[in-house]
Formats: sequence, C-alpha cells, structure tokens
Amino acid sequence: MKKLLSGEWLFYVDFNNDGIKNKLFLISNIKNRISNFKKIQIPSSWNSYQGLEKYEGICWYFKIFEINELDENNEEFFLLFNGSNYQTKIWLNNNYIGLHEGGFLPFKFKIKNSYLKKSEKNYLAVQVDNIRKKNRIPSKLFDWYNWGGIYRDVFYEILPKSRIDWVHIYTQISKNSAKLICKYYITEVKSFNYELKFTNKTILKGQVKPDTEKGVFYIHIENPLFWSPDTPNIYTILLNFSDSNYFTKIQFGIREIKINGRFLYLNNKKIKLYGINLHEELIPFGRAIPFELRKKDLLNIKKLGFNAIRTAHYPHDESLLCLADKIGLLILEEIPVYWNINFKSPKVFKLAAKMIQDLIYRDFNHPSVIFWSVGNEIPIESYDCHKFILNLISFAKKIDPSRPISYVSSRFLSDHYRSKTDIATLNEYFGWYLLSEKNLNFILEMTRGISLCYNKPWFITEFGAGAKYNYHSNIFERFSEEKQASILIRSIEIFNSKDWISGWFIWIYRDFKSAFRDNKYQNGFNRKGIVSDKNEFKLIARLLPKILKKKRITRKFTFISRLAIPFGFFFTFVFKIINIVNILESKKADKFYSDKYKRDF
Ligand code: GCB
Repeated sequence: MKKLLSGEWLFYVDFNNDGIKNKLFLISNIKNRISNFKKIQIPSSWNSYQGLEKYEGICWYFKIFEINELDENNEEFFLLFNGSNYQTKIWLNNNYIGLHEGGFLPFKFKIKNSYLKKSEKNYLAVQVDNIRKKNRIPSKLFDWYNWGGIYRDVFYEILPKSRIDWVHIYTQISKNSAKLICKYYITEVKSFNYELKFTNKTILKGQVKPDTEKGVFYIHIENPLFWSPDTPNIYTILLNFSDSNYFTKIQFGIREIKINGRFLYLNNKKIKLYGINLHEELIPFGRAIPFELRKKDLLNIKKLGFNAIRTAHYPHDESLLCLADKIGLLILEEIPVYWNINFKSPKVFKLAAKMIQDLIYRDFNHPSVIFWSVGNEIPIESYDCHKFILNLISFAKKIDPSRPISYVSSRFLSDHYRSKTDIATLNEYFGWYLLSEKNLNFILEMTRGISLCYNKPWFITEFGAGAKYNYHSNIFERFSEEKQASILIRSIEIFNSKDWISGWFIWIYRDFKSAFRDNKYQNGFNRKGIVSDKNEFKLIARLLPKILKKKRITRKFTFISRLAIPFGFFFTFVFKIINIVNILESKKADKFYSDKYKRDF
C-alpha cells in the first residue's frame, strides 16, 4: 500500500541556518511556530517561488499526517522520497530518521514501529539544502540551474515483512523465442508464484522454490512480441508468496541490446540512434514537471523523428522511463559525475557508486534504458579520474552485465580510456566553441584513430549551437536561428555518413536556465535548445524531420587516420608519464576501491 504525501506542506526558509540549533524538528517547536510557516505545494522546486529564485541554502518542510492501516506484526512502514535536491535530513515525531545525499534519485527509510503514532497526528520534519560543496556530486560548478527542494513525490508505503522485494529481468532472444533471466531478492525463503501477462492475458504461470534470499529463475517464452521503439510491447509479471495476496508487479519488455564490432544491435538488427539531450526542467515548474507536460515533451520528441534521449546529466523522474517504455524511445541514463568533482576522495567514490547502484536498481526493468553513463566531460586523462571512472564502470557492470556502460568524453587527444569501455563517446561543439563545423569530418576521423577505438560503436553524445528564439539573421551570426540550423544540419549529415557512428544526440531539446549564461541573447539561459524555454520551435526544429537521416559525401581520410594510431600510443605514453606522481599518491584510494566494491550481484 502506497499513500501519496505530496500536496500542501509547511515551509520555512532557514536563511540563518539556525533550524537545527532551535530544534525545529521537535513537535513542540513545530506546533509553536505553525503560524510563522508558509504553505508550499510538494512537489516543487523552491527556486520557482518569488524571492527564492537564486536561493542556494537550507529550507525546512513539515507534514502532519495520520496512519490508520498498519499491522505492526506483519508489515513494515517506509517513508519514500522520489527526489529532493541536494541533501535531505528527516525526523519523525521527534526522532531523527536519517540523511540522504544526492539530488536526483529516490530514497526510502524504514521507520521503527515505536516511532509511529497510529490513528494520531504524525509530525514529519525535513531539512533540505542545495549548497554547492567540493565533495558533492556534482561539485561546485555545473552548467544547469541548482533547483532546490523536494521536487518529486513523497509517499509512505506499507509493505508486508515477507515479500518479493525486487526482481531484475533481462532477456536473451532468438528468432521465435526468448529466455527471461529473473534475478530476485526475497525477504523470506519460501516458494513463490509468478504469472506472466501481456495486455491482461495470462501467457504462463509457474512456481519458484528458492534456497536462499537471492537467486535466479528462468522463463522461456515462445513467439514473444519484442520491444523496440517501433513496437513498444510491454509485458507484466506478477509475483506472490502462495500464502499471501500481496503481489509484486513488474513491467518489462523483451529486447536484447548487443554490440558487435563497430555496430549496435537491438533484437539482432543494426540500429542507429537519432537522439536528443534533455534536462529535467520546465519553466515555471523548475524540475517538478507535471506528468502531462512531460508526456507532451516525449511525444514531441518522438514526432520530430528522434528514437533516443540522453537524460542529461542526472537521473530524471521515473515517470520519464515509464513514458519512454510506452511511447518507444531509447534512453541513455547518467549520474551527475560532471566536470571536476573530487576524484581523489574515497568518500566521493562511495557516493558515486551508490548513485549508479540506486539508478540501476530503480530502472533495471525499463526496456527503454539501453546505456548507463557514469559521468560527463570528466578530466579522464588524470590518474585519479580514470581510476575512479573505470572502477565505477566495473562496479556497475557487476550489477548490470546486460547493458553497455561508459562515460561521456569531451577529449580529442587525451582519452584512450574509451578503448576500455563498451562504447566510445564524444561531445563536440565544432562551429560553436571550436573552429568551424567544416573541420568536423577530419577531426572525427582523427579522433577515432588517436583514441585507438576503431572497432567499437561511437556515439556523439553532444553537439549543438545557441540560438535565441525568433532572432533571425544569416548563417554567420552567432545566436541566430539560421546559424544554429546550419551547424546542426551539417554535423548531422556528417555523422549519418559514417557507419562507425552508431548514434548522435543534439544538445539540447529545450533552452534551460544556467546562472553563468548571461549575454544579451542568453539572459540566464543556455540557448542551445531546438525549442525555446517556452516550447516555441526554432528553425532547426521545423527542419529536423526532413534532415534527420540525411547524409553527405565525406572523405574518410583512411591513410591519415591510420597514421594517427601511433600518435594515439604516443599521447597515451605522454599522459602516463604526466600522471606518474599521481599514481604513487593514489595507491591508498585504489585499495579502497578494490576492497569495498567487489559485489556478486
Ligand atoms: C557541454 C556540457 C553541457 C553544457 C554544454 C554547453 O559540453 O556537457 O552540460 O551545457 O556543453 O552548452 O556548453
């Protein structure tokens, strides 16, 4: 049983950071000050309220609610937050419950029965801060708005003590059949039933007799309907213990992603990704995007011809994945290991590992998710960084061996670590930050050679140009819709002409707020959207359906790009020397990674 606690809450802005000192979390203090507190709607980003637009600090939230239905002997009570930015501390009825760090993933706390008041008022106090700190993820600098607060739904959840806690399903397919590999965790070792359904019709039923809490069972299906962007077929599996009518319900799709040489395959067919990046932001809601408007975005993206989205640069609300499963869009998900975080710190590594683990656990069964990215534009050439990233990737691989995992790179010369991951990625802004888009073809071929990544699929994870909506000029004028369109069109045609580029993602769907974008065209927004912050279509958005799959004839520079390979080795060598001091320093961190993050599941 899940009950929504979102809605009207009490709110206090702790400008002076004295809430803890004044014990604001105590019932008596909440009662005394009730008339001083403001009312606020949850979910919401506090920066979308007048006077708090730029506030980065501490706020308090209070909710008074009743619980009637708990059976203490057989059930457990949880408080569940889908997303709150950045650090959240929770008290219930005067008791400190716990702290969660990280702004983009759900978290839940099991509440002791002795802390709960049945059929009486319960006082929930929540402190949230969105202060930038060196040891946070992301760290102090990032190119998006630091929306603070409880911006996704909050629930309480009552679950039977004895339950099938989670099941991860991955599928292997052959021509007319599929094998479902179902890993599970149960809280009590006893037989359970499963029922597989497709659109309310039962396909098959079975029983599992487990020996331990964690295990795996297999299901074979004949003539399954595969999931793909063109055929978003969703299956349901219901699981329950024979003596219980509590059902764990999971929706999933039957599909297989594979990489073979330089190609990406979905259900054994080559597939190319025509994608776009998306931030979780819509003015005036901040990150608390209403479901119907989120759906509208995804339907628009699909209608424009895209088949993929990169949910930059952090996990979005899970409703996006549910929509993508149903609408048929492929998703590249990412955690906010962004630019320069503190790669030296074992504590930061632990936090990043928790983030990728929580993300994979949340979204494992969504067929739309095809890649995990553990970071964006990180200084991969530094020893601390690549140790961190490669360890994170191998940690993530153990949790999910079924999907490609990588990081997003912006390096042309100094990144030979791509060769150690499943796919190669590149963010490039030729024509905008660097030279001209006319240089792009040559640079792409050279980067491929220098990176020593001939035999794997490449993805251009970002490329773009800024344009102010309705500013028209010629293709040479920065921030004109014409210049943006011309850079994007030429780039797309070049990417489409190369079989080793298996996909690309425009930066970005919608203009988004960013504090340090402040020239006369930007006014506090990153203007690289193909639609404005008010969803108005810029020229490129109108042209896109026609040019999405267009190619141009490009030179392959076969000889020179092969010649680049020795340079690749040379640069590898140079960066190794530069990092030799770092290597010695980081021995301690290494040991930490290898001891703590060996997991079996
Ligand atoms: C990038 C970053 C992205 C920025 C974008 C830009 O490379 O990954 O977060 O917003 O460039 O517009 O500069």
